[in-house]
Amino acid sequence: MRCGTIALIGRPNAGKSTLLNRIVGQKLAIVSDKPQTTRTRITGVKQYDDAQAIFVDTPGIHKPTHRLNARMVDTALEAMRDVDIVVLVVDASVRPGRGDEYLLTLVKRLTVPVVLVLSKVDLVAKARLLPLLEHYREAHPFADFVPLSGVDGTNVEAFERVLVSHLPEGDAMFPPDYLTSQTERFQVAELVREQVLRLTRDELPFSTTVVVDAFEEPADHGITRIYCTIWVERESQKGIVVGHGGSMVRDIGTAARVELERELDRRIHLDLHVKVKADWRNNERLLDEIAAQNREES
Ligand SMILES: Nc1nc2c(ncn2[C@@H]2O[C@H](COP(=O)(O)OP(=O)(O)OP(=O)(O)O)[C@@H](O)[C@H]2O)c(=O)[nH]1
Ligand SMILES: [Mg+2]
Repeated sequence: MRCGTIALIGRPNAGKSTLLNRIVGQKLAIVSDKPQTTRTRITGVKQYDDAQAIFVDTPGIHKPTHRLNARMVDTALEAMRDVDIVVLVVDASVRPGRGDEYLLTLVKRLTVPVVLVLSKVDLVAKARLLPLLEHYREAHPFADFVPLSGVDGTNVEAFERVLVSHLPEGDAMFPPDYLTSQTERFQVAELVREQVLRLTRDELPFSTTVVVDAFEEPADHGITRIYCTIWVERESQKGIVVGHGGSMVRDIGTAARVELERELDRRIHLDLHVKVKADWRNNERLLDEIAAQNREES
């Protein structure tokens, strides 16, 4: 029996969360086409016949501009330090840049095996893949190299077998049907934020956060009532998120409720408020509050 922890690290938008969801077969992490989607660590456990792997999805590593971002990057760096395997996820559809160089310097300090993933291969012609693999082969003695697609599933099972082969021997840490330590509150806030990310653009995706204010379970099998606040940084942003006559926040709410009902498997009434908190991304107290809401169950 093998068992161990595996961190997925990389630049924002590389496809880490898509890969985690594909591996565990469930939407544990929200995904968007904007960078910096994941803001905290997300754990997903996968049981194999001969192994248990504890995957840790992390925020994309970038140059932080606010306290929020500094915390995000710290979370990723910390995750890298206490796992058995690190997976560096690189988007094969974009040219390597300074951010990728920086990630290479980070993995060079590690003593655990580092596996390189070239993601999004469904977007890339084979001829372009080979030079990229060569580039990384020369850059670092990776334990393995796997080109894959988290969207269409190409090579993902082969990738998992590679990981299992590098896991240390040991007994399972969790029961076989255990999936994640994330709380329902966190899942709710994230699913609402996913719709905000989907429906907004420019600086709004970065300057929005969602807090669950109340979660009322019905006594019988009625409707669960969930009250959330979407925090933005300026009045003008509030205007956009609320939308003309409230149309935008209604669209966010409708789409989020559909997702919530599916993921939580029950009927939901979702109540959304949009509020302004200037510069919340640098507000340590609010960031602590959000972190508390997101804290994994132990
Ligand atoms: N075509 C294609 N798109 C992908 C693939 N993997 C991810 N994407 C897309 O890339 C974008 C970013 O994916 P995420 O999984 O959110 O990336 P991430 O690395 O978790 O990003 P952060 O959380 O911001 O660090 C989304 O639009 C995904 O749909 C892939 O294998 N193929
Ligand atoms: Mg992510």
